[in-house]
Amino acid sequence: DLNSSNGDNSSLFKMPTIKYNKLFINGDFVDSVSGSTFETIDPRTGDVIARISEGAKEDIEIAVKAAREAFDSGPWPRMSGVERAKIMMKFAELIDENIEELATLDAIDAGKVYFINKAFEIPSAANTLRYYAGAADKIHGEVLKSSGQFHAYTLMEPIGVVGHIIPWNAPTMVFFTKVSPSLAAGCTMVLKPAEQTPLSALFYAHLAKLAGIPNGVLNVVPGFGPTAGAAISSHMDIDVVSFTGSVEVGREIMQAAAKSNLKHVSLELGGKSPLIIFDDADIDKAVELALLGILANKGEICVACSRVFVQEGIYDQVEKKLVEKAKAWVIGDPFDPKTQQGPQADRNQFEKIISYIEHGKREGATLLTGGRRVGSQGYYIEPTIFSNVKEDMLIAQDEIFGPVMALMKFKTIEEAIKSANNTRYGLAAGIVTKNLDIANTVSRSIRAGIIWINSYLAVGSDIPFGGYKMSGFGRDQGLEALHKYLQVKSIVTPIYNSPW
Ligand code: TXE
Repeated sequence: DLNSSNGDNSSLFKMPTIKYNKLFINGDFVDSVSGSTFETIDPRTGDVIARISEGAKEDIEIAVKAAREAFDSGPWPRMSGVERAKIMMKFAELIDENIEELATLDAIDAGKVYFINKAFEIPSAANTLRYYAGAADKIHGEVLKSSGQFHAYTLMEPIGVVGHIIPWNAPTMVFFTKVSPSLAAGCTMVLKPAEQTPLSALFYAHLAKLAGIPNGVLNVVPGFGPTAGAAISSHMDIDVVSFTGSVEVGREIMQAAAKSNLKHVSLELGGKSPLIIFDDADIDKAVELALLGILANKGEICVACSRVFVQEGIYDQVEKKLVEKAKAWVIGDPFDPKTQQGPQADRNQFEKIISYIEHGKREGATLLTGGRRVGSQGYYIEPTIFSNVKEDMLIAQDEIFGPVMALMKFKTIEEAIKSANNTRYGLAAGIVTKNLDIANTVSRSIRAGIIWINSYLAVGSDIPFGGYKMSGFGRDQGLEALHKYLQVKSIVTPIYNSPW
């Protein structure tokens, strides 16, 4: 029971005043054309936090026009990189100054643990802005031919108007992994936050304006996927759509892009990432990484280690410790300093996870711990571990996106590699071993976009992040991400009377 384990939660936070609840288009907060609004819900209680203007096709139309004008004739793409960088640095500073309010918004809207968000996710989002600010004046092409009959060189030009469609699990982090490189590149953009979590995105729009980002460069239009989202992916005047979310919607976005103007597409979709623990591992460290990997952000992380493979020599010890620690994991109100895990982001996600847990039991896996709702209100779920999981079970194949681990035993390195790759996804993987040969061999044999050796969830602005296989394509983070928002122009000119 939540209240008995954590005391009286009602004293732990004050509901903030929601200052920004309208669409942000061309530098102003405006009502939607239809005047419709939708509710954003507090996952701790299921109560309504605020009503938000609901953007739809006609609002996306207006936002894209503003972004197009800002791109075609506004200052942003024409400024020097240093000038853009100064404004981005200011934007980052404003995030730091407002960090408490921002962490509060993500806690009530997405169920994110307040202190963790404040200490890690939000500061690292500000640093992502700073990282790309540092890159803004280092975007350049190459000289290809400087002798002979022709001189040739390339320009790296901003691609144009970007559509960003983002999810609810990391509203701040994903906002900045998308927005920062596209700002640095000199693009203008329309961003649709997830309908579950519009609050911090609107606050960031306000901060962008304060920082001096010109009108029309960053437009934020909350709304639903099939209306506002689809209007972005099928728009004739958006040059690239950058999406993070489900495989199903990723498919729809590619189809819409193909059927409209063949806009570029980048997709960061889900995962079913393996963590492989070898016999020689430091057991305590391995257990710690495994729990962090599946329970951080209540398992709503695309790189969560939802499949944990343990070598037979240490399997029993690892299983015992995992269960002990999972039982002691503190679930509670996101504002309680003791809390390690808050509520799932919304009712749909809560129901999806519970139904996978039920399915796992019916499929014949052994429920070692967890499996139930916590408390009687809100969307809290116990850390859940299944053993005796067969690789073809649904709980070993589908992304659950919750605090649910499938634990499996293996004998040889070859078997571990084969099992780890037995998934349609390929976002991340972890390896725990002290043996360099194993680490080197396995990291090269797993088809995934990021491999963590003796670590897990270690991400950074400079580390490219994205998927193999059905986890999508294109990279967020790193200098790599800039290329999504740039295009190469080759310029060729004859050289007359060359002395060379
Ligand atoms: O995602 P959706 P949902 C996975 C995770 C989760 C599942 C479903 O397994 O349980 O997806 O979550 C917008 N055209 N991930 O249903 O629908 C939508 O409004 C254009 C993994 O919430 O993909 C939101 O802004 N846009 C993941 C965004 O897409 C559309 C993060 C994501 O929502 C649209 C989230 C449409 N037709 C979920 N339909 C990750 N990779 O980290 C919806 N959207």
